[in-house]
Amino acid sequence: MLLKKIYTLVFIRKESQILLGMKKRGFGMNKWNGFGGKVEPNEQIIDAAARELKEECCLDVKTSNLKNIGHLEFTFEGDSTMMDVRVFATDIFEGTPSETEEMAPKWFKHDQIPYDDMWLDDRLWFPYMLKGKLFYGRFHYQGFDKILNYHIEELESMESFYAKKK
Ligand code: 8DG
Repeated sequence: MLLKKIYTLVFIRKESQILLGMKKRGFGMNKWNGFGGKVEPNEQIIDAAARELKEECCLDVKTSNLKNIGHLEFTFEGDSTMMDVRVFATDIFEGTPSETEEMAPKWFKHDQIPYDDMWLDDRLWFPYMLKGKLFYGRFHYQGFDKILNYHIEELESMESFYAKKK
């Protein structure tokens, strides 16, 4: 039995750029990533997404402007936890990205995404996101530097994906 833990991951878009943050501590340290983290008990997933964005790079978003664009699942050999990551994006936000204790934000052009300093799986699903496609991906890791197997697919709609998953 896998123990599922739910996480959020938020990407801010501006014209042809995407905002990433260099993670300064904890899980995924020294990797560029979107903003997000664990959903707290009794917290709505979408509220957790907006909260983590604010905590990690000081930007404000209305939850009604956050679009669920993908679903990622990560498992690790020898570990009974599944990380269930809900991916959101928006180009409607308030504020200026600022560095916090957790993340140092920076805008990247689509053809300059720093894949070599990101999670290995990101280069496999970022292309879906950058083209505006909805996606589902699952990745089984050995340690943090090797993907043993994976599956990615484009989705028609997130609603029908979650309806089928139930
Ligand atoms: P904490 O440090 O306060 O304990 O944790 P947190 O801020 O609540 O959560 P976290 O451990 O920082 O959350 C992990 C984040 O990393 C979350 O946004 C999901 C995301 N994430 C993974 N795996 C991968 C991956 O392979 N690729 C990408 N792009 N993001 C990932 O957990």
